[in-house]
Amino acid sequence: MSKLTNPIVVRGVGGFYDVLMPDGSLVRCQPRGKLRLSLDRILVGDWVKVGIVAASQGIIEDVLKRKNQLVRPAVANIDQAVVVLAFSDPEPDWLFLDRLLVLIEASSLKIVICINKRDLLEQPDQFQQMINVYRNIGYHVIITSTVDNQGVDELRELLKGKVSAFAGPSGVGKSSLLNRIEEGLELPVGSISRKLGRGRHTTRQVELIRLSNGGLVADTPGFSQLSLSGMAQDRLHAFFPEMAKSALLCRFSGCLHDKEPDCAVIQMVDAGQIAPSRYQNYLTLLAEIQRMR
Ligand SMILES: Nc1nc2c(ncn2[C@@H]2O[C@H](COP(=O)(O)OP(=O)(O)OP(=O)(O)O)[C@@H](O)[C@H]2O)c(=O)[nH]1
Ligand SMILES: [Mg+2]
Ligand SMILES: [Zn+2]
Repeated sequence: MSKLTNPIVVRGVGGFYDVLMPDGSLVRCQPRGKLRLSLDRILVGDWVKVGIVAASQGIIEDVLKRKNQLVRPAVANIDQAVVVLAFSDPEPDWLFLDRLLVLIEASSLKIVICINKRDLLEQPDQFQQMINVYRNIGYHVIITSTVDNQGVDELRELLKGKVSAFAGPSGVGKSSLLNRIEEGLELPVGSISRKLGRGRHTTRQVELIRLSNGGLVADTPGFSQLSLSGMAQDRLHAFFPEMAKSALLCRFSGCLHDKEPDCAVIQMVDAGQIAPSRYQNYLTLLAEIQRMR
């Protein structure tokens, strides 16, 4: 890790934290009492000040100011999020994808969309239209399989020298992909029989993993519930990149782009410049935010 300048929390272990030091060593740390009492808990990815008390043992004296933070997965100071879906088992849930994209956009992070299990795709062009929807918005979409290693080199390259976090539902293959990316990693992956026990999660906690190409990447537990609580309804459009520009052009100030016939966003939907699926999901999320108010 050439770019590592601060000690960084890589995992929490029952009240202790493993901290990766700038020299590449790991130190198991206890937080100072005042940190234990603070409401703002220590996150994986936090940059910390460490006092060494013994060989490989230390105290976290302080947590440095975060440059960003995600709630799900709970991780701090990342450069990019890799949103992972699967072509099958589980099938893609595009509303869930949009919900996740909105939350990550709200943190102004770079996003890569990875659709895994390409080998399970029955027809080669299945979902191609949806993939194009996201590529046309400008998202980098990569297609992978851990069975034949398609896309794995490309993904590894994208992680090089950056701090990334994988995010996505359980069972899509996040840990499997990391095992392919980094030889010898051997993260636990779900068994074939996981279908029997619905909602089981193989990865239990967030962990930052050091790659030999200098990247750091967080493997995270899958999740399927994601709330937009706290988001302002008139900000939602800003997190749909293809809407953000036309929303500025919209002549109705404070427009929610849901009913005014002259609305610039609705006109772009009608003209086919904004995908109907994305606009529908915008309306669904908008209604959800309004119900929470
Ligand atoms: N056919 C196929 N199966 C895959 C692929 N990638 C992963 N799997 C399988 O999918 C299952 C789940 O993989 P995991 O890597 O544990 O998924 P995960 O996203 O880490 O899941 P959580 O840790 O629960 O969030 C395992 O049985 C893997 O063997 C793939 O590209 N193709
Ligand atoms: Mg996992
Ligand atoms: Zn409008």
